[in-house]
Amino acid sequence: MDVHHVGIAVENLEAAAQPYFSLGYSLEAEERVEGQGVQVWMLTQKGSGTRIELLQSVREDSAVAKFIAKRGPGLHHLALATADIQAELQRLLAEGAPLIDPVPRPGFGGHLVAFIHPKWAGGVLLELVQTRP
Ligand code: CMX
Repeated sequence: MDVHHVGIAVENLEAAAQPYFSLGYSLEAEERVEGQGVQVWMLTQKGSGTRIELLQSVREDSAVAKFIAKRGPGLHHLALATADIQAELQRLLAEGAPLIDPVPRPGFGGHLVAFIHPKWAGGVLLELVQTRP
């Protein structure tokens, strides 16, 4: 699976984006993902498929707010692209993977997404992103 994006928990989108702007990234899209309680900036670099997703909490009880309260801002998750998220989740469920979202939910850009608990992948929160419509 290709890396779809890297998610970073931030306290302030504008301030957090500056180092990436300085390194050649620009703002591709902005969206409020209500179900996750976050405002998202997706940063990309011209000519490369690399995406960096900055996540600012807009709700006190959001996963990102809890993460920052406990660990401070920083790397939050690694997102991997799949063409068929349902099939992937069924396969992982059969393997006993600790799925946070056994049923995919809408994420940034209207993509279907599903998270897997960090205890499964050595402390890394994984997100599957379905890339086909
Ligand atoms: N990466 C790695 N570890 C993490 C983590 C993260 N992003 N978030 C929490 N943890 C750690 C906790 O610190 C805790 O560690 P310890 O056991 O050592 O204390 C451990 O995971 C287990 O935590 P938990 O008590 O099971 O659950 P939490 O209430 O801390 O929630 C998690 C953690 C991953 C289940 C929750 O954040 C979640 O459901 N995440 C999925 C949704 C999400 O992250 N949304 C934000 C992104 C939205 C987007 O990209 O659009």
